[in-house]
Amino acid sequence: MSGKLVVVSNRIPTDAAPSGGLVVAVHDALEQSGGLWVGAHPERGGPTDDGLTEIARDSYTRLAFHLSEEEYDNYYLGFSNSVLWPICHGRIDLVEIERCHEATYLAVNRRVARLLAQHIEDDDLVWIHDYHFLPLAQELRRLGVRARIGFFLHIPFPQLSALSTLPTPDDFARWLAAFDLVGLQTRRDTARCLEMFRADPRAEFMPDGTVKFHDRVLAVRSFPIGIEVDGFAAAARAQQDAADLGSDLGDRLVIGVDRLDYSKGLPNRFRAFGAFLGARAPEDPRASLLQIAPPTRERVAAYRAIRTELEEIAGRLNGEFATLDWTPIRYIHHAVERDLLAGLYRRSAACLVTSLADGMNLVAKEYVAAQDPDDPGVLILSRFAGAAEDMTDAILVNPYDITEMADAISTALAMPRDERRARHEACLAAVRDSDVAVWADRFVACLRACPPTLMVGGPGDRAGNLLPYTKHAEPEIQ
Ligand code: GDG
Repeated sequence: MSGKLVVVSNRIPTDAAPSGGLVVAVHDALEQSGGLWVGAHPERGGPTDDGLTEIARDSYTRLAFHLSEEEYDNYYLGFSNSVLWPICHGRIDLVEIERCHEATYLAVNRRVARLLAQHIEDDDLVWIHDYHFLPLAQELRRLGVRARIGFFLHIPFPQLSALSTLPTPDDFARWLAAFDLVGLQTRRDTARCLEMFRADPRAEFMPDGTVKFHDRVLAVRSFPIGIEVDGFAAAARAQQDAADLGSDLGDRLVIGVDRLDYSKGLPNRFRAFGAFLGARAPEDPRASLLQIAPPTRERVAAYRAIRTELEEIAGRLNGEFATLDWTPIRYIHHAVERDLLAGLYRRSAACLVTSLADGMNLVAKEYVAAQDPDDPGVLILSRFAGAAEDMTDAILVNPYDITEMADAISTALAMPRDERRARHEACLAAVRDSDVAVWADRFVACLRACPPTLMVGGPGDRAGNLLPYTKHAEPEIQ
């Protein structure tokens, strides 16, 4: 099949009806257009070089590559999540540089390119997701792939100074330049990416705003990701009607939902809730914080450290403020089912999103979509989350300022209904503008509009030989 959409992401759903924002969007886009979805097999240790394994076929096909245990450690936990993730989230103090991690990262990308190239026709659209695959387009070009290739970075674009922490800092711009379209979450990320190219003597800006890098031209644009708004709102309504969400949660429930990641600002959030509790008069109604924080990447030291820190703070605050019939902080260190989560959002008077750095933050959007528009709760949102760029009617906070966050909790819980409704209406409009289907359509349309890559040096050699490539900003050849 030619002219199809080919999506590559680290995770790939294995069930017939996938759930979760990105997964639903990609699934819907592929159902419309047909095509392929390629990702890492959920089980490690299968054959790594035998081609891609088909894991589902319906209106489109899902194919998986296997990672060995060593590749998972070095490529996924190592270079992806102990170098690229901290660099992009401004935590260069947590970067762990190991030569073998970088080598495996490059080798996995080379192998995925080789497996993928056999499935790509010239008029396909290839959409690659996230920091696990930064060098993938470069490897595909080396194999002679001429299709349009787009990249979407789900996490913040790194600050220029943080890029110097990479073992080979010059690679980053070169990797990106092999794509035709680089999509980022926010205008701030786009500005950072363009700043990187401006500082690079290999790059030149074209009159139409595209970037010429050596002999390639690429476009850089923001595509704020969203959620499936109507589906999420319906799930929240259904939970409110049907389920017993625990009457002892109290009326003044404040919710937080995050993978247990150091970028989410959880210790400061707990400290702010502690400051709020400390400032509370004895006659004030009680409020509780419900924090759902499923574990993630637990074999990386920084993730084990954040868990220990958080348990210590939660234990101390509960020891200080709890009474026989009230536990101020409920901390759940495992995932809860998605529909229940939607109902808990709707039940909560406020939601705390306190990221120190965050590409977008879908929890902020889910919370707003889940509210009863007639009597909505209040979103308290870090200025450092991408979501804050458009959700300006949330209570925006500096997650480094404990007092400001404690005050924001008081303000949210005391906010008059009219103000809550007005803020919610404005936030919901912003959430609807970035509905995940709109996001996917915009990206694919923009990628389709990119001029095609023209090869010099004859047709591509799919066996892995290096070919020179060039791209001219010329009108599309029909
Ligand atoms: C990356 C970027 C960007 C969490 N706990 C449970 C649960 N979740 C779900 C939430 C939400 C998702 O996980 C988390 O999404 P976020 O956007 O908040 O954060 P990351 O995982 O870091 O995602 C981020 C995103 O990619 C998309 O581009 O926004 O900036 O870092 O959907 O609901 N879901 C269930 N149970 C849980 O316990 N069912």
